Amino acid sequence: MKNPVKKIAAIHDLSGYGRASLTAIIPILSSMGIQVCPFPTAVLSSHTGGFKDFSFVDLTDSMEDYMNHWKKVDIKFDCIYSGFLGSARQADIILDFIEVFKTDSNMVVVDPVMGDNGKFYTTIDENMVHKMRDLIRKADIITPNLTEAAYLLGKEYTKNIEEDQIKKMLVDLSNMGPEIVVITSVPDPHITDNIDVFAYDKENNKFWKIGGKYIPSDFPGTGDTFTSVLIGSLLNGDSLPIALDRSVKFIALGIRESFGFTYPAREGILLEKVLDKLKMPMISSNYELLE
Ligand code: PXL
Repeated sequence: MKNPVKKIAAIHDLSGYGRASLTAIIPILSSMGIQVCPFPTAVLSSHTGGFKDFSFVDLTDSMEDYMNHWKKVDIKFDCIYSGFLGSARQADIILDFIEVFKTDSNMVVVDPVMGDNGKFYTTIDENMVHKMRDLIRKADIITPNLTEAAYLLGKEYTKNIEEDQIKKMLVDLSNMGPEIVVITSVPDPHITDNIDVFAYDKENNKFWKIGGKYIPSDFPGTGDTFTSVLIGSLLNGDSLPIALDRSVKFIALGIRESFGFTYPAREGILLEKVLDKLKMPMISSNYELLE
């Protein structure tokens, strides 16, 4: 029996303020016609980017019971999507989750949320990198930013990176397991103020690039927004390059909508102003297939 509405298990934190993780993922995927079943890894009063003294409740100890109940209910997910983890041990629980809920037809997406701009987020350390390496082995798709890709590969983070080096990173990451590797937030060394997204599709041996103009702003939560749109688009039947294009365009739209207002960037993009755009058809696209 097929789900009348596609279902996704979203294994992320709930951050009460700041439009990151579940507070971005749920409205985006719901707007795209997909049912989100949240599996919270931690509850925070806000995300950790730009806020101090936030409260943090790690839910590691409740995750097995939570999962066992879903097992009894026999839920069939079309996608399993993990992101920010409350502890490194949660990676083992998610591996068990994948073992139970993975089927031949659903997809496992791991966004190895660990840091940005060459640094770890406040609650993340080297131990998380080791566990994330184990977790990505079981993923079909991973969506690290350039910082997280460097951590996973044990490489030094550098902003000055040529296309050949990015291709090598994509292939090296895919050799760790995933069929599709997407690396976001890659500065273009030849076009000032461009930030690109690259992807590698191992089965079809294709590399994709989606270029974007950088707008000087640093809104947290855009990684969660990006991956949610990508997943929604794929579940709705788009090809990989179109899904990537749609995600890049939506982020750019969200940033442009927000940038003209004066408010703290830590509150995230003004998602509520652009959610309805997710229902619009794509009328132009600018992805490139690389040699
Ligand atoms: O957007 C990634 C993310 C998710 N969850 C929490 C975070 C962040 C990034 O800062 O702090 C709690």
